Amino acid sequence: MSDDNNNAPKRGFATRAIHAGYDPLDYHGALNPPVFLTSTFAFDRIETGIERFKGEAQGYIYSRVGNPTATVLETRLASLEGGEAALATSSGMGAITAVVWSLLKAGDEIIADRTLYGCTFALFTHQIQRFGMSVRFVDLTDPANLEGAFAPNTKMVFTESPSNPNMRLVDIAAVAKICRAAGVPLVVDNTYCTPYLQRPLELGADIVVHSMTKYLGGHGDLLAGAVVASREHVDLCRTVGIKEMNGACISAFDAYLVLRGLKTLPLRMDRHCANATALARDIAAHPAVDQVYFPGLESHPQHALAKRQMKDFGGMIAFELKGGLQAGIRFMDAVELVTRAVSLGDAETLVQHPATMTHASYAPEERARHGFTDGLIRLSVGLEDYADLRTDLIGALDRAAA
Ligand code: 4LM
Repeated sequence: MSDDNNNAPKRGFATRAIHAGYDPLDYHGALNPPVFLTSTFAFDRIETGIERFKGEAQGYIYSRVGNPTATVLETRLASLEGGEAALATSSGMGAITAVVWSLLKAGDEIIADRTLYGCTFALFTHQIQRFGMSVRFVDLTDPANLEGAFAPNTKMVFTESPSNPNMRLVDIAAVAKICRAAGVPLVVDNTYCTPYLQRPLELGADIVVHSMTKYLGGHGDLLAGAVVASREHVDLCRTVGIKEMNGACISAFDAYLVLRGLKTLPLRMDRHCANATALARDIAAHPAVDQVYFPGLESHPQHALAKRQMKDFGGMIAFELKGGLQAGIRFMDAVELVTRAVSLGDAETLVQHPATMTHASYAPEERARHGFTDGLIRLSVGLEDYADLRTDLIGALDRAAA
């Protein structure tokens, strides 16, 4: 039942989300993968251990480097993203730093799109400099900006699409083509879309990173991340990025929880997308609202690209009220069903304020330069009944405007 037989016809996405990488008959018929709560693995004799350390024999050594429950998850993720291999990590930041530590050294430069999740921005802007690396921000919404932007020390291009929090889109195929010609790997953070909605590797990107804390886990009960890429890149992230540098390996229990979440990923994403599409229209039609940033709206400047690049428009909405920050604060205090919290991709609809929360690592002038305002509100649309969400959100907008 697992999808590992290369001669088998490739099964559909939903089937692979449930079955890839695991055959119950390998584990006493257990329908769900066992959770291998073990830090270390016994060698039948010392020679076996020596061979495993040299990479000359297959087999587990220590759970920082690999664990059978994590392996099931990694095989499933590689199948869903269309990658050769995957590495599961303890958080999204664990995945991003594993890529940085394994690909770059002192003197190297990252080219990054203008808007990134706050901690990725902080890592690139405030932290890697301490290790002699640097970042240059280029507006990748126009791929032409990347032509000729490479320096001899540019070793990685990094982007999200849609970007957190302001929903700018990057044409991954166009950017990947330019990166390939320059011989520089393109890393795409696919957290907002998941492989159900967008597969950057199939569009030409070299490495995909995820915060699996979000839609892939889907239930707000774990932190996890992933790197999906060629076997060579993944091996490097595992043996250098995780094993010798950040140590951000996933726990077997969290790997199990992500596997459980993945089984319903297509169902959940369809519902997130349907609720968000309907709510984006409702919010945009409200007289208190100034701007709505949602790729499914015809008013979004990259609506055509969204239709081409994404299977559907995702569950994230950002918007600004005419009354600016003060009205935004009144709105966020007025919601009753929606939860005031950071993170995203959960069953519960979450609302938060990027400038003071997820993106507080941007200085005020950086926020303006990187394309989002202090008044921006971010909504992660959940799985509740649309009518209840509409009543709560429109009611809160009415109260914020009063
Ligand atoms: C948030 N985001 O936005 P871990 N990549 C993207 C993300 O949105 C995040 C990470 C990586 C939020 C967290 C509080 C696009 C996180 C980092 O939190 O390390 O799993 O992922 O609300």
